[in-house]
Amino acid sequence: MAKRRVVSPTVKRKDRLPPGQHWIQYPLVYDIVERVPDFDIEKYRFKVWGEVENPIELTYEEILKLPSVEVLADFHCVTRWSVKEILWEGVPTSEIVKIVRPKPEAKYVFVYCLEGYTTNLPYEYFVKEDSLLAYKMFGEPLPKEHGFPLRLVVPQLYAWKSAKYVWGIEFRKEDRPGYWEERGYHMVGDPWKEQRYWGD
Ligand SMILES: Nc1nc2c(c(=O)[nH]1)N[C@H]1C(S)=C(S)[C@@H](COP(=O)(O)O)O[C@H]1N2
Ligand SMILES: [Mo]
Repeated sequence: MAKRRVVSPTVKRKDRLPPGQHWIQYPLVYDIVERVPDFDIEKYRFKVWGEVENPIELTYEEILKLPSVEVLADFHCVTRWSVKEILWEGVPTSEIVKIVRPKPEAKYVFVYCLEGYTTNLPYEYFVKEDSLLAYKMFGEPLPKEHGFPLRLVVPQLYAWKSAKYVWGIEFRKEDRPGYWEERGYHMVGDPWKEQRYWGD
């Protein structure tokens, strides 16, 4: 069966390059730690909880069996580089939402990563048509430095919201700042609104 493919609105916009950005060839690897620890994929569990009807806990194998999508999207880092047309593959966030059934109070999403990184975003960006939990990049298993085993990709926000090494997603009533947000980065982070720092 042909894979379902979504072309992200980030690729189709007339103002495709957001203000203050320039194109580069390939995403630069950015991590808050010097060396990302090795993860035992057998012990890995992906968890979703908070303001949901049906919290879940899945193994990596179970994630690979969920309905999948390919997403072609641009990628915009707040440090002003942008990359065209990255091909991701994974579970659309709409599928996660279908399974866990968030309550109406779920207005924000908080994301937990294996090495301790966190980030937050509004629910409405989490469920955009091009947002996904990616386990492949350009048709290959997600390279370790780009987020193996699982990465939240939210092309319509700056790249720091596209958390690598994700193990947990919490749906919340109230917003809460993640790692960079605690250090002044924007609580939303829309590149076309140049929401780089809180107050922009
Ligand atoms: N877990 C985790 N995810 C992360 C980061 C991080 O330090 N840890 N850095 C973010 C930032 S600032 C950017 S620009 C992108 C970079 O993605 P890349 O390393 O795949 O190029 O990852 C984002 N996701
Ligand atoms: Mo970044």
